[in-house]
Amino acid sequence: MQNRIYIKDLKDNIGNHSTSSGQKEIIIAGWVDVRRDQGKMVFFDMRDVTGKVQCVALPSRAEVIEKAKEIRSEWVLKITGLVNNRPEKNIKVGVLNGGVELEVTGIEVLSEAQDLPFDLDTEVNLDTYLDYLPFKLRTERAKDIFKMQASILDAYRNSLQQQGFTEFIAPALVGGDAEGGAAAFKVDYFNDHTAFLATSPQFYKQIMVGPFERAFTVAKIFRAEKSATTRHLSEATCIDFEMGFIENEREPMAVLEQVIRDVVQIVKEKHSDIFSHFNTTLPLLPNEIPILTLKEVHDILGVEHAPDMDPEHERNICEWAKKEKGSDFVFITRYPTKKRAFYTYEDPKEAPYSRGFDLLFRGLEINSGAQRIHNYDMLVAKIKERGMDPNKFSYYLQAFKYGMPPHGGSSTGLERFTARMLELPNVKEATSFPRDMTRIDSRLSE
Ligand code: AMO
Repeated sequence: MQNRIYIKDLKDNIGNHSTSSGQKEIIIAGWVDVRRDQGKMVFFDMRDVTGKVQCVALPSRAEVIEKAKEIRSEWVLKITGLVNNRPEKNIKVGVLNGGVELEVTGIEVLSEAQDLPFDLDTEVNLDTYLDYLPFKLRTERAKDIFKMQASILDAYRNSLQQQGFTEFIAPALVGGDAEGGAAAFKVDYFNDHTAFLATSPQFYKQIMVGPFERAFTVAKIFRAEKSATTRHLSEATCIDFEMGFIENEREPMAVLEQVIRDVVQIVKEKHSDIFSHFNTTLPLLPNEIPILTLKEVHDILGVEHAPDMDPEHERNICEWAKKEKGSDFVFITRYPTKKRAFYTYEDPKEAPYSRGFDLLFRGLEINSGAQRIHNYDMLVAKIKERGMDPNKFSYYLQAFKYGMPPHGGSSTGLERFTARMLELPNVKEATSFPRDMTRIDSRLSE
């Protein structure tokens, strides 16, 4: 739109463009937030991507006031007006445009809105929120969440690029399940073939160690697990990296730790306002993220040794790390090999524990990684040991057949990372269009 000014820039246009014929008109465009009629005047707030401003229609402009009386919340308008200082007593300190208002000289309706189900800012339960997501995504809260997510993703990417990783695109349609255990969605493929939606870009990132040594991808993963929890999605976004020539899992852990540092630094610089809107703080990140073995976790929590952690243990060990180590992040290592994916490396001296690791953040696992098996024969043997058919993995195995260095990597769930950054109770709020067992946009009928 020609000559449109963003609402955040209005304060730079206060009466200072006066010409001999008077002030210069400016143009804004956006949505009507709320309308308030006061005596013969009509006040309404206009909202665009940059902020809000109060507009005032004066009775002296007959055409304007008639139109202003028609408009409703969420109508889309193009407004011409004059930017005025507010009267002293009406100034709102510390609020965008708290000191100015727009005297409306013209209203063009670009689009009308039907009656709203509820006001935009009405608090509703999660299901109703998701039912009305195309509307509710316009709230400040949702915009904050996805601004934060965009910054996390950008900072994550930049950090990996800085650390020498090359980005590639992983496929979403695959021939089988890369995790050899995670439930996969089936897809009807050509000529009566069955394909699957990728549960992980795992095989492809490992193959990419061949050409690039250090590779990463931002991938959609699809999981058909029947899990209706606050941390499971059927479709999630993962940032996966893989690196060659490592000696052990500590090297990918160090890369990940650097990524976390870079992400926290960026959100600190860009989003202190968002942290305060959500009543939370920047994550605590000491000089070194604490590393605990699974056994140590169970000892600290005073619970029985077990092959895995349950959600309550994840929350409790994070509380401990925060209190004792001043860290909102904690690495857990030395899970039993049999509990990890088949490609996870186990050093014979460390058996039966693997070189896999998880990263927990504010009570939740946000990342999983490992050193991998790089020897062809060992990998084939492992596939067989797990009761799977190596022929089904021949494409992936080609990379190993033709020489693969020791390597490892990890995968972070972007939605989980974002949710914990803002301490959102449900990962679905950190997903722009969440899919779960009962919903693909709309609720699925029973
Ligand atoms: P894993 O299965 O642990 O590991 O997945 C990695 C990370 O992805 C996120 N995630 C999910 N987020 C929301 N809903 C889900 N259903 C879901 N499933 C996974 C989590 C998790 O930590 N190939 C390995 C990674 C590796 O070893 O590099 C893997 O897929 O944040």
